[in-house]
Amino acid sequence: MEPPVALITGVTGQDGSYLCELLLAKGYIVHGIVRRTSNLQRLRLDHLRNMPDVHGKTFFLHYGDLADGTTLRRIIQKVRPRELYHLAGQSHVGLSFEIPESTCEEVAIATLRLLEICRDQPEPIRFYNASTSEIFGTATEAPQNEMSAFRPSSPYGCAKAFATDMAKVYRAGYHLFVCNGILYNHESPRRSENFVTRKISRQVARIKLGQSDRLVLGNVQGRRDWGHAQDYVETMWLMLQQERPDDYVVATGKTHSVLDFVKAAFAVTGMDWEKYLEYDKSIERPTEPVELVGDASKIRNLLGWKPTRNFEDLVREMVEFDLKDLGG
Ligand code: GDR
Repeated sequence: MEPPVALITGVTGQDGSYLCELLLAKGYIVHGIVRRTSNLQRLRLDHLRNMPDVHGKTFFLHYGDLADGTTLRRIIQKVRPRELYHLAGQSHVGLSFEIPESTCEEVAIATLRLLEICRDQPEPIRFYNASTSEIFGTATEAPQNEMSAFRPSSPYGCAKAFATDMAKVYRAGYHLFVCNGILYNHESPRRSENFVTRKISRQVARIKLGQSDRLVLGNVQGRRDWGHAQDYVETMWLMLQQERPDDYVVATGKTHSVLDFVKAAFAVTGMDWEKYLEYDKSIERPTEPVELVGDASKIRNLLGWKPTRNFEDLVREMVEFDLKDLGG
């Protein structure tokens, strides 16, 4: 039997790299789309690119851009994926207030572009759309589930709400196999420092190693439902293996504040957080969700998924990784 073929947009990111490993371990041929940049670093994929029996054998990279429909179409026609995991796009909520138009182009319109290309393919493609808890924004109910109203509170959230709705329209209207994974925050040592958890773990490690003496953050009262990215990418695959396409909330159901994360990270190193934490108003966002917490009963009950790591495990793993990484 031919191995299944998957195509991943956003393959160089945290989720893309974990998903790539998962699919390769399951025997897939994996193709990834990468943007051409002057910087050729693909740190999260280097280990795979350095494996001669993997790179160019079961794992391939293609240059493409979400704005370039002709190239996307050509790659999809050439690769003929059974499964397409659409993970790419500007994913920083705070930054989306600075660059709203390009965020909407990349997040909303590019998803529509891919759905249109898939609609034209002779063989059906199973499509995973990376949705997010940010579509619930200023939710009036907690926890949120698949039926909760969309109330986005950022340009990023608005663009994701559009993409999520569009995915539903293509599923209902054209019978495309499209799933929205409504994922809450998910972190790991592969997270970039633009996001608060990695900024904290890395800075705490620097302070411990004597390379810095403060941690400067914006609002630390916001609460998030934080899980581990490696647990979450498994749900992407699971959703596409079902008989029927559907939408699923993926969350732990527990929230912690940014300050809780700070305290837990300093605790790993035995340092007193109060000596180092500083506030910078300029990091605050114009508006933001106060508390987002997900009810993942559907995916737990129907697909049998559950997270394997808790908040404390996650914080410890990230800080210990950064201590090792920065300490040489
Ligand atoms: P979020 O993640 O916006 O929830 O989106 P992020 O880690 O950026 O922010 C979490 C909370 O921390 C506060 N905060 C700071 N955030 C950053 N990045 N940097 C800081 O210095 C800082 N100080 C305080 C924020 O205001 C916020 O309250 C993430 C992304 O991965 C999205 O792409 C994804 O869709 C959602 O999670 C689910």
